[in-house]
Amino acid sequence: MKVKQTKYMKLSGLEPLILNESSNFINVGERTNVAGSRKFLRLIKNEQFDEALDIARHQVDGGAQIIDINFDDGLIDGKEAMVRFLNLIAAEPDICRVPIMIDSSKWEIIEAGLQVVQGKCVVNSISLKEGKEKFVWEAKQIKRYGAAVIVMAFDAEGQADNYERRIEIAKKSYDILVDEVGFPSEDIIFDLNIFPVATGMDEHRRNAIDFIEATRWVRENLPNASVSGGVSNVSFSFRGNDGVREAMHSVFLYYAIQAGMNIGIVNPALLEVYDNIPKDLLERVEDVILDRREDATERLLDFAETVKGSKVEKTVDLSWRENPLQDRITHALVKGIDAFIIEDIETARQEAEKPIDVIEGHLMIGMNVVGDLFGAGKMFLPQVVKSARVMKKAVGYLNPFIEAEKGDKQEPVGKILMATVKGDVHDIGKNIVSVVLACNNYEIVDLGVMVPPEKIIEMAISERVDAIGLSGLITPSLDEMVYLAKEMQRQNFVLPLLIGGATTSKAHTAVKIDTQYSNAVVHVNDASRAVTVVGDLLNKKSSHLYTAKLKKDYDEFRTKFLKRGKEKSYISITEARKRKYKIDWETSEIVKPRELGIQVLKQLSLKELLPFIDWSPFFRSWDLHGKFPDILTDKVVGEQATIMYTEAQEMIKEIIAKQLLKPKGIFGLFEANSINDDDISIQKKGEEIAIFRTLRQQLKKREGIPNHALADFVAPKETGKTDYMGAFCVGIFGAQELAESYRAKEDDYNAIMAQAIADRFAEAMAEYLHKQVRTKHWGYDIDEGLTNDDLIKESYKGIRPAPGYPACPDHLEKETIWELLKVEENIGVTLTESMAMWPGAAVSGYYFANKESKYFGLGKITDDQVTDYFTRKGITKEKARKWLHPILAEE
Ligand code: B12
Repeated sequence: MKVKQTKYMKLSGLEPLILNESSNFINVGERTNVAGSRKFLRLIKNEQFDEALDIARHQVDGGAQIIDINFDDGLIDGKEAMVRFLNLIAAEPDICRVPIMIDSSKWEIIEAGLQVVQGKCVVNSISLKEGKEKFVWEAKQIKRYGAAVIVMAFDAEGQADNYERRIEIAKKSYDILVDEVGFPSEDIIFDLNIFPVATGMDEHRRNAIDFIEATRWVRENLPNASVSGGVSNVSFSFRGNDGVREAMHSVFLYYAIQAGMNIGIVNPALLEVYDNIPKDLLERVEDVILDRREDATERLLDFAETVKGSKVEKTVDLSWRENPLQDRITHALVKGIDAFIIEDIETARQEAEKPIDVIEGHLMIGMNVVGDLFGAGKMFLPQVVKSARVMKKAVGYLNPFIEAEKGDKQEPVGKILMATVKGDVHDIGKNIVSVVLACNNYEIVDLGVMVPPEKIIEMAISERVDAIGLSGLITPSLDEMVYLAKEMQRQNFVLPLLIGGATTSKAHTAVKIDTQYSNAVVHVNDASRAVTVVGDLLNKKSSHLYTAKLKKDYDEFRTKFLKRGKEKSYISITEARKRKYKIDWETSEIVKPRELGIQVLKQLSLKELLPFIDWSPFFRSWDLHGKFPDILTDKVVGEQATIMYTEAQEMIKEIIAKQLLKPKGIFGLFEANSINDDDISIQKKGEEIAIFRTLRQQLKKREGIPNHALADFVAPKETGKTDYMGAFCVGIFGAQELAESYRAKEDDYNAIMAQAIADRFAEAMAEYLHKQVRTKHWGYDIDEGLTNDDLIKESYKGIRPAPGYPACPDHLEKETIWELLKVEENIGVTLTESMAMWPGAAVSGYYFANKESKYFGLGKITDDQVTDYFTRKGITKEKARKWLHPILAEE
C-alpha cells in the first residue's frame, strides 16, 4: 500500500533516520531488552556493562536501525541501569549512530532515559490503560523532551484483540494526542498487538489478519502515524520448529508491510525469504495467517511435522532446462545465468516472426519479472545487474539479425542522460543506476565522468533525452549541479533533473538546486528508487501532477529546513579558540619519527594489502547491508553476499596474477608546530616549508566540552617543543581500464565489481601505509600488534583524517599536500578543478600521532571564522565561501 504522508517521522542517533513513503521497513533490535535476551539480563545483573555494550553493537552491525533498551526486571535498579547504559552508548559512535527506543513500563525509568539520551529517540510505550489523565500527562512530557512515542492498543477495558477494538483505541488515542496534546502526528507509532495464530482456539484465528487489516486502517485514516509490533509473537504456537516459524514471520511481514506496517521487532535469524518458502508450506502458512480455511491450523500442524529442522542440500539443479522456452528465458534473467541464453534466444528467434519480437516478447516478459521482484524488495541490486548482463548478451546476439531487417527498432520507454559532474571522477553509483534503468527498458546516454555542463546541455538537446541524471561524490560537485540547474533554466529546458550520489541530499537539492529550476528536480538516494521516480516523471498522463507535488514537497521541505538551521547557536571563533582541546604538552609524549622527509612506495604488491581490506563497504555499494563476515550468513542477504564475495575473490586472484591494478603511494613525515591557534606550520630543520590550515568547531557546547580543531593535536610553537606531523596519498591505477574492458564485453556487472575492488584496495592501502608509519617509519607504536578487525575499528593510536572528511571538510587543503609531497610528480595522482583525485580509487590525508588525537565532526562554522580563514589562507572571501559553503551556518 502506498501510504500518503504529509509529515515524516525524523529520528536520530548520531545519524538521522527519516521515515518517508519510500523508506523500507525499519527493524528494531531487541537484544538489549532484559525481557528479550537472557544473556543481556545476566550481564546487567552482574554489572557487566561493557559486555552488554557488545550486544548493542552486534545488533547495529547486524542491521538493526533502532535499538530497544529495557531494564524492567525486579532485580535491577532500572533507573540507574538506563542512565548508565545510555551514557555508555553515547561514547560509542558505532552504536549511537542509530536512534534509541527507551522501553519501560515505569515512567520514572523512561524519564531518566529521556534526560540523558542523545538524538531523537522513541519512548516505548504509553497507553490509555490507566486512564486518560495519565496518558495525557505522559504524552505532554514526551513531547516536551522531543521524542516519538509508541502507543499500545490498550485501554481501561483491556488490550485490543480484534479489528474493531484495535481501530477504536488507535483512533481514540490519536485524537487525544493530536487534538488535545498537540503531539506531532508523525511522531506517533501504534503497536496494534501481534498475537499468536494456530493456537487451536477459534478466537485466535483472526489474530494476524485483524492486525494486518487494522494496520491498513490506521495508515489510511490516521495521517502520518506509523505502525509497529513484535513479529515473533505470531508464531508462538510453533516454538521449537524454526522452519515453520521462519515461514510464518515472512508471510506475516509480507502482508503486514503491504498494509502499511513500517516498523517492527524482527529477529533476522528467524526470517525466511518469502520467495524461498516451499510452495506447499507457503500455502498452508498463508491459510493460517490470512485465515483462509476452517482446517488451516490442522493442516499446518500436520505439515509442520515434515518441516522440522530441514535445510535442503545444494547441488547444481538443471531441472529448469526442462521447462518451456519462455520459462527458461525468464529463469535465466531472474537468476542471472548466461550459460544457455544464446541457445534459448536462437530457438526463440527461429520461432518468432521477426527478431525484434524476441526482445519485445520473451526478453521483456522476463525483465518485467525482474523489475517486479526488485520493486517488491525480493531481488537485490547485484542480482539485477547480473540480469542486465544476460539481457545485454541476448540483445547483442539479436542485434545483427535486427539490423539485417532494416526499419525495425525496439522503442525504449524513455531516454535518460547520465553524467558525473565536472571535476568529479566517481561513477559506481551512476553506473549502477544506469544499469537498473536500462533493465527497465530506458535508453541510457552515459557521458561518463568529469562532464562539463556545456556538454551535458549540448548532448541533452542533440540526443533528445527525456531526463537528465547527475551524480557526484564529493561536496564541490554540489555546486556543479546548482550551476547546471541554472543553465537549464536560462536555456528554457523543461526536462526533469535527477540528482544522486553520496554527498547529495534532499536538503541540498531542495534548498540549492530546486530553487534554480522551475521544472522537476528530484533527489534519488538509491538505485532501487530510480525506476519508480523516472517512471512517474515520464508518465505522460500524470507527470505534471507528480511534478507539481514534487515542487510543493520540496518547497515545504525547504521552508522547514531553513527554519531549523537557524535554531542552533554558535560561539565566535575567538571564544571557540579559548575553548580549544588542551593537551598537557609538559607531560604528553612526543615521538620523533625515525625517518623524516618524503618517501615513495616502490614495489608494493596488492597481495600485501589483502589482509587490510574492509569488506563491509564493498557490500554496501551493492545495497547489501550488514557487517562482514556476518553478512555472508545473513538470513536475508547472506546467499547473495556469499556469491558476490566469492566472485570478488576470483577477480582479485586474476587482478593479482595479471597485475591489472597498480598501487602507488607516497608519504612524508615532518617537523611541525601549531601556530596562531588553528594553523600547523610544517618545517624542515626549523624552516617553514608549508602551512596546513585547520577549521575549528563553533557549535555552542556544554561547559567543559572543547571546541576541536586538528591543530590542537600538534604542540604549539610557544611550547618550545618540536612536534611532528605527516601527510600521504595512495592511489590504485588501472581500474578504469579494467572496467572498460568488461564494459566492452557488455559486462557491466564485472565492470562495477572491478571499480568496487579498486576502491577497497585504495582504502586498504591507506590502512596498510598508516600501520607502516605507526610501527616503522614514524615508529611511535612499534609493538602495536593489532588485528585487522582492530584496524577497521580504528583502535590504533593516532589518526589519519582526509580532506573532505568531517574533521577537515575543506577539499582545497589537498593542494598543500600536493605541493608538499609533490604527489603528481612522484606518483602521478592528479587533482581535478573540484579537488577530486584521479584515479578515482585514491585517498589522501594527514597523520597525527598524539595519543589524544581523535576524529570529530567540525559541524557548521560562522562568518567570523570564514573571514579569519580566507585571510590566513590568502584567498578571496568569495573563494573561501565557495569551498566552505556546505558548512556555513547561515546557508
Ligand atoms: C567508499 C568511499 C570511498 C571510496 C570510493 C567511493 C566510490 N567509488 O563510490 C574511496 C576509498 C576511493 C573514497 C575516497 C575519497 N572519499 Co569517500 N567515501 C566512501 C563512502 C564510505 C561510501 C561511498 C559509496 O559507497 N559509494 C558507492 C555508491 C554505490 O554509492 P553512491 O555513489 O552514493 O550511489 C548510490 C546513490 O547515491 C544513487 N546515485 C548515485 N548517483 C546517482 C545519479 C542519479 C541520477 C540517481 C538517480 C541516483 C544516483 O544510486 C547509487 C546506488 O544506490 C562515503 C561515505 C558514505 N557513507 O557515503 C565516503 C565519502 C563519499 N567520501 C568522502 C571523501 C571526502 C573522500 C575523499 C575526498 C577523501 C580523501 N581526502 O582522500 C576521497 C576522494 C577520492 C577521489 N578520487 O577524489 C566524503 C565526501 C564528503 C565531502 N565533504 O566531500 C564521504 C561522504 C565520507 C564522509 N562522511 O565525509 N571514498
